[in-house]
Amino acid sequence: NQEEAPIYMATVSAPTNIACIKYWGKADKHWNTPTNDSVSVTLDQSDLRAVTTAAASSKFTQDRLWLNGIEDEGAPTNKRFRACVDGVLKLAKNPQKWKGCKIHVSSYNTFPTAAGLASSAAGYAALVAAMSALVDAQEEFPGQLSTLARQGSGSACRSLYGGFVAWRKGGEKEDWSDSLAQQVQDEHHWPELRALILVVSDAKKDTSSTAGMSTSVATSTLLQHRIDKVVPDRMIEIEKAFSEKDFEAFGKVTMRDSNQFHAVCMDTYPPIFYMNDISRMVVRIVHAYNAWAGEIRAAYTFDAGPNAVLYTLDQYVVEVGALMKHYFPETGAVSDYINNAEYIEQV
Ligand code: 2P0
Repeated sequence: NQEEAPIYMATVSAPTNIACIKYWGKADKHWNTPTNDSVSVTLDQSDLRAVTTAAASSKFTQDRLWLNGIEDEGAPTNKRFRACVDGVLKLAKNPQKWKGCKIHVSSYNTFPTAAGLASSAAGYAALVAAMSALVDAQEEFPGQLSTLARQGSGSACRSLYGGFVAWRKGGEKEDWSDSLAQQVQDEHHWPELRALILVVSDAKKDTSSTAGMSTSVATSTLLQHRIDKVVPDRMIEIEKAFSEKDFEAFGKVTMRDSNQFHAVCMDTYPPIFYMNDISRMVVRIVHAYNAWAGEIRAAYTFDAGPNAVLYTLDQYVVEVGALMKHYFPETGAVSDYINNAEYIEQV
């Protein structure tokens, strides 16, 4: 009796992550794999999260998705959604149990979508994690779930782990199963590290990451130089800095990589502008502040939007927050996030 068929459900939340070495450029569009390694801090304790419920039942007649309460009719046939949902179903502990079931997913973002605060990262990580919790997925190798999240959105693969997380670009295996996330240090390693988010604008960005990357790969000569000559050394340097809790080295590489990513955007033809006048003021203030301090106490980084993320240490978080409030009293909230909590918590 279909009326009495059970509905199975799981709810998880996943945090966003902010890259220190940026992912920009796809090597394989079908598998959604990158032209270079990247590494990010997962904002485990922040409320920049996606909260997602996945439900399965044989009484559902079709797969459905709701985003912030509004149904996305195209989702069931969307390649990204399918890769995550079908990919996790294949790893179910008891595949028989889900035969004949349809999937309903409801996801809420706790922050502005598409404003360059990595909403797709949290969203697809939460989708994979919710599906995984629902069907008790069993990885065949470490990081396999991250290869599914990666097919949802590249940066999402890094949100499946806490702490400092690298995305190894892979490419040795034909099916790109080696393009996956790897935890470099866990969320307990550097509790003094803090992230401040300066919301410059919550408007939707005008060039999507996918479209922007494609144009950059096709036109930017700086991007190829970055892939070949810059990122490999920076990955080694920043993983060492993070592991040794060397904020000076960590901050410097982070700022330089953000600057190079935006230089690649400028080198793209036609050029892409994600930073705005306020973003550039933040850069100048941070450099002036560090020069005054005689050391690097704050490091900025900008993704595909004008919002600033400032990394700093516990002992300077009040100072840095006050500095930003002083210069930008009208500009959104300066929110402070600690990143030393658990990875993907069940709610
Ligand atoms: C990153 N960004 O490493 C970089 C820095 C933006 C700038 O990952 O096409 O939304 O879904 O794989 O992951 C944004 O790209 O792109 C991004 P898709 P995604 O965080």
